[in-house]
Amino acid sequence: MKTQVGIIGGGPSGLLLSQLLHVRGIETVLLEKHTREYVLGRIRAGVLEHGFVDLMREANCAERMDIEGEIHDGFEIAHDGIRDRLDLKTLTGGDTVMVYGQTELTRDLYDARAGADGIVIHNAMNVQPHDLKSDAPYLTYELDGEAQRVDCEFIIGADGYHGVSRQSIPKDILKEYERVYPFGWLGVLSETKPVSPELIYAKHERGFALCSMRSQVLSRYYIQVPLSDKVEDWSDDMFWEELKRRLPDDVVANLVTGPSVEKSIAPVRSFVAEPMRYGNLFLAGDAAHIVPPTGARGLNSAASDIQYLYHAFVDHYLNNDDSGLDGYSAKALARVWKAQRFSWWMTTLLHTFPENSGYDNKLQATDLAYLFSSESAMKSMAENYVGLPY
Ligand code: RFL
Ligand code: PHB
Repeated sequence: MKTQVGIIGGGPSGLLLSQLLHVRGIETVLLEKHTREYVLGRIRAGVLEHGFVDLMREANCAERMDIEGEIHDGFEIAHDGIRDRLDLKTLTGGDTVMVYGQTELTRDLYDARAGADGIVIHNAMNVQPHDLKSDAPYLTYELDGEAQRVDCEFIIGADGYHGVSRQSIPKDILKEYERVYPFGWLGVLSETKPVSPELIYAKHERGFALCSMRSQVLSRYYIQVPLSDKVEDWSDDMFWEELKRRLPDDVVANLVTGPSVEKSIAPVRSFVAEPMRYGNLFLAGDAAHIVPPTGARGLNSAASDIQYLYHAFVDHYLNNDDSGLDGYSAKALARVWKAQRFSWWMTTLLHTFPENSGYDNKLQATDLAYLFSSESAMKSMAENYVGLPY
């Protein structure tokens, strides 16, 4: 098989790029190691920045999102028994976020690729990129035990944190930056009405909590747990009891609990790999960077990589201009690091750090008090949360 752009990974990054390039007449072949059902079974992000929403529209993939997604004008931070609100729309002069689950967005992208007869190959095993420094890179993989090959002009590594792409960049060229936090997020999905119309981030001495949602009948809640905890340690009842302890009384009064339909622990970690280009291999999304979920930046940072790559390939194929491809790594990383900074800051602001001194805790409380006493500080938080310009 032969294509223009070979894509490794059928998560949101790979699918969105494949669909956007298709709209502009550029061919892709996408290789995904798992089944579609497996990919759609992973419950992950829920908040999309407005730039991502625009990109889904540009990909002709926003019909269901525009009907079922919820526009959120703000969110709340609960602390010390009270709730403060960040009015995103007013503070940014009109920008908002969209609440629409990664699962639904990925389903829409799969449907769009299938509707356009796009080549998406599931169960592609042992995918390997080759000859990345040449003008004729290629991919090999196995399907049903048979060896296969795709000749490409470019290869995109959109295969997530554990993928093969990043590992194919020589060790002396790739530099990795990492911070691991001493806690994770225990998440529960339940078929219950959300406790509040907007997201509530909660700072509490017992640990951070978050009340989020996927729709008016599907809620997503998280609590900070020690890294050593296992999902099996937490019954549904224990989860709800602990969540209640971390929320203000008026919120608890409205909380509807129910059986969990999904429960998992996500590690909280920061990671960046540089550069994001090696020869004709371009990394995108979680393959190159991970953030703690606190600022809702993970999926949104993936989308910004795709936005840059999309325009770079359009310029390469349709305008004979390689400046976008040549500048991709530096441009993407500049925005990635800003998302890292914001995610680190919001994580530090709201979590309980076991090793913190009394002094550290005073500073943390003051950071929060300053935030809600200063219009400039709230504006800064809001502009980061809705997404910095591409
Ligand atoms: P993905 O979604 O990991 O997709 C990569 C795909 O590549 C496939 N793959 C391979 N295919 C072929 N050959 C190989 N060798 C392969 N190796 C891997 C995988 O099967 C997979 O389908 O990366 P992508 O597309 O870059 O998308 C990134 C987002 O998924 C990620 O940033 C967010 O989900 C992060 N994240 C969150 N982000 C937010 O913005 N808000 C959130 O609330 C939020 N919650 C989360 C999250 C990530 C979580 N993880 C990683 C466990 C919650 C969790 C639990
Ligand atoms: C979610 O709904 O899963 C979610 C929302 C906001 C975050 C993290 C996760 O910051």
